[in-house]
Amino acid sequence: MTAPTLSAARSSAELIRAEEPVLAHNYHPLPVVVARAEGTWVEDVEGRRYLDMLAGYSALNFGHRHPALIEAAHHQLDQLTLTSRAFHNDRLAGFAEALAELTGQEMVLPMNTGAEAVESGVKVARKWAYEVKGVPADRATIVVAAGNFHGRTTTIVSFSTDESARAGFGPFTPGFRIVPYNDLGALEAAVDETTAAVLIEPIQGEAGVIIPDDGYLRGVRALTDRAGCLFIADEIQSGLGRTGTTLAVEHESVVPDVLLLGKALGGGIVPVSAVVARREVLGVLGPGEHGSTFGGNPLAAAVGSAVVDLLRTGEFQRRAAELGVVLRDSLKALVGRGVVGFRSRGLWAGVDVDPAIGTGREISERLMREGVLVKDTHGSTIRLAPPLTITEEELRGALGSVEKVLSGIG
Ligand code: IF1
Repeated sequence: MTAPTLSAARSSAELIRAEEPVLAHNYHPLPVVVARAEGTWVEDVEGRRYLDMLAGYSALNFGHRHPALIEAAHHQLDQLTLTSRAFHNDRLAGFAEALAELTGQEMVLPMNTGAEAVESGVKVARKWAYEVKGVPADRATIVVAAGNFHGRTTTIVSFSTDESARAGFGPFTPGFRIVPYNDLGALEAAVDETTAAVLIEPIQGEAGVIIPDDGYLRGVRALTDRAGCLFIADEIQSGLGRTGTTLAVEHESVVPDVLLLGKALGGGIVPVSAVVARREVLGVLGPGEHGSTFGGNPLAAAVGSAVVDLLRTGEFQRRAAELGVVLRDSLKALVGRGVVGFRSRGLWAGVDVDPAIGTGREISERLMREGVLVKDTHGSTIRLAPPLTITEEELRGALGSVEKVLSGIG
């Protein structure tokens, strides 16, 4: 008998065991090992199929391997993949033009991950505060909301209120004020002449898909206008079609000063993020003051341009809005039957399950055995965020599985 080689096919169970000694334990994934995927479906090592109701936390808004995105990536792989920003590349101008046009803004700063977009937004806001607003050096503050999730860097966890994200990672970056979410009075009280920006998620994802009261985003807009500070909207998870509009702020017809985009911008293929803003704001950056080896690389720009092309059709926003009604109605019917409450907008829902039935984790494991992949957030909340390409039949099927699991049959 020969020793197994690395190339020998290994079962899901073997692969999960193999991770334990060599992979940092910063995640506790569901025990499913995905090997292939197409559209709304993923397939594990053993060939079992699952409906993907998480969609990579909205990085897969267009489904797995959308043909137009794969084609754009393939084409670009055969031309040029990376230049660094030391040179121009022939894909970047088109991407920036398309993204600025899609979002109604003027300038684009391309980065890679969501956290980098947030970090970049923080830097831009501070520089804007010193150079345009006239805040004294090193005094700029940024007001954020409790329950936020903006990423994992040391500065970003400095203003997290989630102890598991923060504990053990200090010392923290100063200059942030935390106020309750969805509370305009508290925001008003926290903003002063040192305030560079208010940074919020239009809908809080990690917190459990928390949708603020109608008028909150308009109130933030009015308040930041009055205070002469920037309104930065983190649309990394809420944006790019998820809620039934290109941006979640459109539900209140609000235009922030700075948009942070990521996740779906990379089409589920490569990490692509961006800070998008008016020229007056992003114009504060000069050569050498900020950058990234990979930001704006031609492969990312090609995929990002293809993503913008998909969004320009309006088809995905429409699907999210229409199927969002199916999602909401189905969840409404489950209230009192295993569901204690839920929040949804478009194809995005946070569902609070009766804790007597199980933790969010337990429900997620039971749904996995039913062939539906979801992710819990805190406690007994699960979040649903399928690819926007999901069919009504698939969505109803997934909700049928939720119903089955909650009724204890699963
Ligand atoms: C993890 C949550 C989702 C985000 C918003 C910035 C970022 C994220 C609004 C940073 C990232 C993540 C990252 C992932 C889990 C995940 C998540 F549960 F934590 F909240 F999606 F729901 N702004 N969200 O949601 O983007 O640097 O990751 O590209 O950290 O485990 P990133």
